[in-house]
Amino acid sequence: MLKTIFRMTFGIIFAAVWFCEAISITVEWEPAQTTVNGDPLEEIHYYKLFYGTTSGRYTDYITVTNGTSVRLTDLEYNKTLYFCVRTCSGPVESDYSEELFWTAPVMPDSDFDGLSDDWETFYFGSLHRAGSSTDSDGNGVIDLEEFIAGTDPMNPSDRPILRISPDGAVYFFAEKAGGSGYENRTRKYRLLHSSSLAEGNWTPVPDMDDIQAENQLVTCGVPMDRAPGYYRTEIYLD
Ligand SMILES: [Ca+2]
Ligand SMILES: [Ca+2]
Ligand SMILES: [Ca+2]
Repeated sequence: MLKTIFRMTFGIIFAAVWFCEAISITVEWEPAQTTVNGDPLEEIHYYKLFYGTTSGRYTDYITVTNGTSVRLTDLEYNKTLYFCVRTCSGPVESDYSEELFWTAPVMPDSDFDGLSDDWETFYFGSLHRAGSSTDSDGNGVIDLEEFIAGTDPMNPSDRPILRISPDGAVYFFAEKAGGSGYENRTRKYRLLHSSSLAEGNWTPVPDMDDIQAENQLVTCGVPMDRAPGYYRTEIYLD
C-alpha cells in the first residue's frame, strides 16, 4: 500500500488584541514515489492537500504547486481537522497518504475562570467583572452556570428552568449552544431523579441522558403510580 509520510506542526499567532487570537498551522509532507497503480511518478507537478472535519471524508482540498508544505490560517477553535495528501504528476496521481488529524485549542479563556473570553467580553465588556464564582445579576445562578446554560448573566429572570405540567410530566427547553464564546461547542442535558432530597442519590432518568440541545422542548412523562420524587437537570458543554 502506498504511503506518503506526512507530518504537521502547528503554532498560534497572537493578534494585536490579546484576547483575540488567530490559529494557524503548517502542514508538511513528503512526496509519494508511485502512482495509484504502483508505477513510478516521473515528475511531480503539484500536490493536493485534502481536509475535512470527519475522518475519511474530505470536503475540500488545496492545490499546492510550490513546495511540500502549506500554511493554513484563520482556523476555528474547538475543531478537529483531518488531512491527507496526493502527489500529482500532470493528470496522474498517487494514492491518498495516510491520514493525520489536528485538534484546535479550545476557545480562549485568558483569565482561567471557565468563562470564554468572547462571552465575557460580549456581556461585560471586560474580562475582569465576572469570574468563576460571581453572580452578576444576583439571581442565584452564578455566571459560570449561566455561561454553560446559555442564559443572560445580566438578566435575573433568565435562568435555567425545569417545569412540571398539570398531568405530571416534567419538561424543559434545551437551548442550542450558539453566539459569542460557543463556537463549535455542543450543549447537552440530562434529567436526574432522586426519591429523597435528604439522601441525594441523584440518578439519570432512563433515556434522558446526554440530550443534545437543538432548541427543542424535552418532555418526560412521570408515571402516576411512581412514588413522590424530585427532578433536576444537569447542563454541560462538549
Ligand atoms: Ca475567561
Ligand atoms: Ca473573567
Ligand atoms: Ca446569575
